[in-house]
Amino acid sequence: MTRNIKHNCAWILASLIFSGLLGLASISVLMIAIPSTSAWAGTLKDNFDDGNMDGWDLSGAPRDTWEVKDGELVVTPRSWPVWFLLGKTTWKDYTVRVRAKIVKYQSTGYIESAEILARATSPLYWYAFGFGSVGLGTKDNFCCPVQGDLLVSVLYNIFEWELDKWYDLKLVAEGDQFKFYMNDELVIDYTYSTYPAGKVGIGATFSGTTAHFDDFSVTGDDVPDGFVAPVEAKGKLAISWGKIKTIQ
Ligand SMILES: [Ca+2]
Ligand SMILES: [Ca+2]
Repeated sequence: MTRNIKHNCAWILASLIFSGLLGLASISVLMIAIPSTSAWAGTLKDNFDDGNMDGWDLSGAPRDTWEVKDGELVVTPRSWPVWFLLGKTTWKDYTVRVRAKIVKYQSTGYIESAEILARATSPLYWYAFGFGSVGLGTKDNFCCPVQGDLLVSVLYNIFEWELDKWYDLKLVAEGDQFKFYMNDELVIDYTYSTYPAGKVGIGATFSGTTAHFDDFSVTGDDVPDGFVAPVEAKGKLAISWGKIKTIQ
């Protein structure tokens, strides 16, 4: 009898501990799950003040075409587009901001530009929104879906931008709708469905341009909050955070 009671007590105690652990476990799981599955918007930023481009996809940026100087990204393409990508190919709707100025410009017959890139799936498959020239001898702002070597449906406005002057570029991508702003003025309203999702980025073209960029940010669902940093460092941070929560 005594033995049974002891057993029962032990079982009850074990049940309590077990259910308690379950409770803790579910709380832990909940605490971990909320940030990773949430749909609320985060903002990822880079002000280039740390002097490097760690964390960016630099596969389209040959080392002799760019430098980070005085807290700005300086890009001088050499007869080919230069691009810097960020994020995931699954990202859909977001707002991308960057300040840009062109400090050297020569009309070449090609698109000469400083650009925001959006919905990038693979190299040179994305939308470009920028200013400079579309290659017709005028100064313009423009957008175009880039399909490899092919630029289709280029939409542009003649725009007398000034050398050495900063412009606030902003792109709002929502479904097939794209709104491109310069200094908070809507300059291009575009509907296109070629690329439904993709990474974001900064680009410059082609051979007669030097462009500066600063204060990049992307805000959107699934975008993490924070500053652009090496992928490895972010991974370590996430693991140690997970361990701390599990132990508690
Ligand atoms: Ca950096
Ligand atoms: Ca800066």
